[in-house]
Amino acid sequence: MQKVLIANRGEIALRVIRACKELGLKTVAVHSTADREWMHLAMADESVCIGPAPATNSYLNIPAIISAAEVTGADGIHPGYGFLAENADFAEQIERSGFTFIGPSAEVIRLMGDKVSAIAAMKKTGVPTVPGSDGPLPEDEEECLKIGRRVGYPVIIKAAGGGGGRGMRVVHDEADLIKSIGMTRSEAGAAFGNPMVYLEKFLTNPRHVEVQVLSDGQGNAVHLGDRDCSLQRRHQKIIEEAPAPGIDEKARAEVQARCVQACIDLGYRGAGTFEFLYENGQFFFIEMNTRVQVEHPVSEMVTGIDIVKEQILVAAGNKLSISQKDVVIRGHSIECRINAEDPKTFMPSPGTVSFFHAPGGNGVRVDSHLYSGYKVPPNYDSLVGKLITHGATRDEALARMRNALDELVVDGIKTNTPLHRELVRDAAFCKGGVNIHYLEHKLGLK
Ligand code: MV4
Repeated sequence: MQKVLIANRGEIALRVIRACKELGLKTVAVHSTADREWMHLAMADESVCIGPAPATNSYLNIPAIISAAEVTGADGIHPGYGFLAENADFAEQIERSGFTFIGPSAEVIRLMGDKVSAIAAMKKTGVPTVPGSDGPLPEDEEECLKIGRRVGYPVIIKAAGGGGGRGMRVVHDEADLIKSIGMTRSEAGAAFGNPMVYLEKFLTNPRHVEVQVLSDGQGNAVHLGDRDCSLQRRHQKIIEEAPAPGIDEKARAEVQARCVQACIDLGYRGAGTFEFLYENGQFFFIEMNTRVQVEHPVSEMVTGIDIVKEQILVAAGNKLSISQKDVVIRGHSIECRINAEDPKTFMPSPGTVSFFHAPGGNGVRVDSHLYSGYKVPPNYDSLVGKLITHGATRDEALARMRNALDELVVDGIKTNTPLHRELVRDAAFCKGGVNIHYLEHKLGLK
């Protein structure tokens, strides 16, 4: 691989450009007309406009992206996260056109994209899953009622084509089961073109803990420990950290080993994340993400491993350069997602950043494409940067985050920085181990 096209925008495009440059690879940035003044286009060796502002016409436009790779002579394509990153057709068309998709095979993306087949694959390899229907719910109502009784209420109905919080419904009582299945089915058919649904025991107060893996598809895989992403609102993560605080060490070691084995069994190539619900000292698999994630830096900070560089190296056909004994978790890392939005109403706040000042100091990392004068377009998601701190202990990482948030200046637009300044001083969050409902409850009480 010699030249990488980055099929994304914003902070992750910059993150990938940096990794490519470290590896001595040439870079091609693609952009929509809304992103044409983006200063960071200058940081890539070349840039190509791929279409108008709406993402469907640009960052989701597969022929435009493949054409851009053709005209610039790029041989690798990095999808970042979001947009086409988990689109199996995109990966397939890239490979069919003779380019290298920096990610797993289209087959594995498709397997994990269907949550029913993903869960079946996990059960087969020994990754612990949530008790449930073990496959799609049948048409027969009596059979469904039987499954509900066996699993025990409350249960949750999820769409096979869903994920990330889309297409699911909690059922507290048998009387509501059949109606809820019907509603989830028809919504799923309309939203995902796939009416298949499955059922799981509904866990009432879990934490969201995920395991980061790297694998070369040649029989070598490692985990980079875990992250806690429980602090979220409407399925949007706000703060993430590594390692997840207060996890049972036996359960942790077991689940991490199972994830590594799963990568080997799947022939998984690239970076990946196994998402779990963690409750009462037990892990339950819910989904796998086949891309690099927004929160990958916290794992990089505690392991010293560059996940994006490794992703590129294994996509180029190299064997994994690290073995599990090289992975040592050192200290603690926290990430705050800085969004261009109102800190109270969460409404997007696009516009021109009149002044930007990035924090610094020991153990502080800023992943952002912001600069003074940057115009946040209204067309895309509101993430404008990530503040990441590292410390020898969780308390030190937190203290550094308090400083970093106090130093950060983003003038001209609203950001969620005031919310972060409050959260890093919140007693329960500072103690560690809050569950997935904590933030929504806290916001609701105010
Ligand atoms: C669940 C659950 C409770 N029990 N599954 C939401 C997003 C999708 N990844 C899965 N989700 C959930 N699945 C069972 N069996 C609760 C959630 C959930 C959640 C999970 C992770 C992070 C935030 C969440 C917020 C609400 C619900």
